[in-house]
Amino acid sequence: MKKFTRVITYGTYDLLHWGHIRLLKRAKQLGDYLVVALSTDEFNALKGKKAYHSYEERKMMLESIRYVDLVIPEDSWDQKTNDVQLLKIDKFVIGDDWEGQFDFLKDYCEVVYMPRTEGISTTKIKKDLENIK
Ligand code: C2G
Repeated sequence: MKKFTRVITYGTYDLLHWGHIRLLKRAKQLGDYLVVALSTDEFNALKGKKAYHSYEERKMMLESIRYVDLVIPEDSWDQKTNDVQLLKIDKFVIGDDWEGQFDFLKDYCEVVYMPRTEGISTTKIKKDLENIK
């Protein structure tokens, strides 16, 4: 009997694009239930980011994606260990731009760094739109 596998990933998910969707799809394929810890506007400030869409707007969009089962707030760098334990997470997944940054979670769950999708990013979208003007 295969164990019910819970997966978690973290991110800002601003200006939702197909690179984000591919990450979420692959993360879901690693288990049965996918939690997304979504960076709050305040946490984005800590990450030096200012999202175009508010937390509520980004949350609503993520909740509409078939691969996503639950969206929770990410408001601190230190919440991952607690999240993994409280939510009984089996796998932590994130893009390989974070390679090695979250290996401390290996004491609690599997840690998977996924290859990023080339050719798309929120930054690229903003830059390309600037050039259209
Ligand atoms: N991503 C991807 N391919 C892209 C762009 C993003 O696979 N072309 C992935 C990132 O690797 C990340 C997720 O999509 O796993 C969300 O990307 P961001 O919103 O940029 O997330 P980030 O700011 O890296 O937040 O505590 C961890 C941080 O909150 C991660």
